[in-house]
Amino acid sequence: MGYVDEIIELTAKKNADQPEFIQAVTEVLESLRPVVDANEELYRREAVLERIVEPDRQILFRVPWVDDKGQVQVNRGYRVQFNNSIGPYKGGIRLHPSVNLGIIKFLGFEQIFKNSLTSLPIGGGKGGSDFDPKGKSDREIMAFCQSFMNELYKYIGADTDVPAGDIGTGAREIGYMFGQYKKIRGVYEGVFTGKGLSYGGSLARKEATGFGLLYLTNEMLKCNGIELAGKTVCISGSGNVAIYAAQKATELGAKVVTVSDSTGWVYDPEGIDLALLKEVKEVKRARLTEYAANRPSAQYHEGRGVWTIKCDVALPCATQNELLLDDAKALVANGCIAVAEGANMPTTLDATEYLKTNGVLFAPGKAANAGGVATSALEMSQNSERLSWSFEEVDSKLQTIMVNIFHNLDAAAKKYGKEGDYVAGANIAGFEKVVDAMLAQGVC
Ligand code: NDP
Ligand code: 2IT
Repeated sequence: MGYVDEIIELTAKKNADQPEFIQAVTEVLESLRPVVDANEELYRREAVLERIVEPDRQILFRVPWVDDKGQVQVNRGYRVQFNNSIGPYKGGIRLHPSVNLGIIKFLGFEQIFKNSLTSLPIGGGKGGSDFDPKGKSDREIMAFCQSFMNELYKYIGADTDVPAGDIGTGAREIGYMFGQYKKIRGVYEGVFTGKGLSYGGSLARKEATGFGLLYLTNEMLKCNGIELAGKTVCISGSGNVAIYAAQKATELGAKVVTVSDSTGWVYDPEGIDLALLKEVKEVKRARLTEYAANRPSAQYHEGRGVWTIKCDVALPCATQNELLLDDAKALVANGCIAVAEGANMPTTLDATEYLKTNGVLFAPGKAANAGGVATSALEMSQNSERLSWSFEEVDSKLQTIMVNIFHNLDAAAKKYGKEGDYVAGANIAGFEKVVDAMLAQGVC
């Protein structure tokens, strides 16, 4: 059996109860075959693949907090520090009832290669909790965040591990966590990114993942002789990534006709009204029914269904495994030309394969959504030099980073005879730098 197959099998055996982690490892290792084949003897001796699929450490802890009725609640907290070969662990905190160790491991594993692709010095990590922020009062959110930090503070720091936002963790949660870290440690340092602008946050970090997604998508289309302007775009999700993806797509001349949340989705043939969407989601924290109620052109549907709408470009920006094989078939049947992942692993393996074999340009999340963490690294730089850069400066660095990522993965795909396979290109380009650093640093 080949080395790649052996490690996929080993991973599946050792982590049988972690399907998302097995899926992420399978996707990455499958596409690394040409690189692994070319270096098999060295990689086997150094156990490169065994080491890269095993986190440096996994921290699991109890998070007790008191709700507004005086009842004590208990959640689970996680931080997986996956690989710090090229820099301090870096990755978001996800707060969602579906969170478990396998989900945090898949996200941490993806983060290693994504962070490497940014070309900035950041390693891979991820954390979270099965706490559900929905419907909680601000005081309950604060109580949870403080309790979460009462344990997590031991393991993080500006030069060791720097968390940030993800699903369910936005500016409010980061503020409470940062405040508690500062209180316990007594140091004011850039231990979090995505911070508020009044206490060390970077301009353009809030917009960065969505904007970056469009910068990369635009470059991918351009290099394939296609213009984004005038195209119809379907987006899923209506959170941080989706909102700013919709904004940049609109600014670049495309028309965004869908958004979704966990209860339903909106089809707005006139184009999504961004000011209304922000009011509903960022200010009121309300459901999309509220959007539809205030927008005569919008149709609201319960459940899932954004991928049934005819579009040129599809941008899944909600969560993992939200674009399934049937969705891929519907997109292809409707003439979709490109899919770029704003979320982490939103497309299942069989759906990805179907899109690729049917000629759809496919940009994987670890490249397409890397603008968020890249701008987090720019926030770390600003914190270290105790300066803050203008919106234009950060945004222009972000654009350069996303364009470079596309060209790097395009070149890596070509180098290994996989022209146009951007999944292979992203995995190979991300992996090469990490392995080089691992080998240089010896067995550790
Ligand atoms: P938010 O919490 O701001 O928004 C998430 C959106 O996705 C909401 O509309 C939410 O609906 C929907 N959603 C979440 N879980 C589910 C689910 N199980 N089923 C259906 N809909 C769901 O998160 P972000 O926008 O920050 O993150 C979205 C994705 O992008 C995630 O995969 C994240 O890992 C990834 N990402 C985020 C980055 C960032 O900088 N924030 C950077 C790179 C990737 P509802 O509100 O109803 O739950
Ligand atoms: O998935 C991701 O890249 C993020 N949630 C952002 C991580 C970060 O450290 O900014």
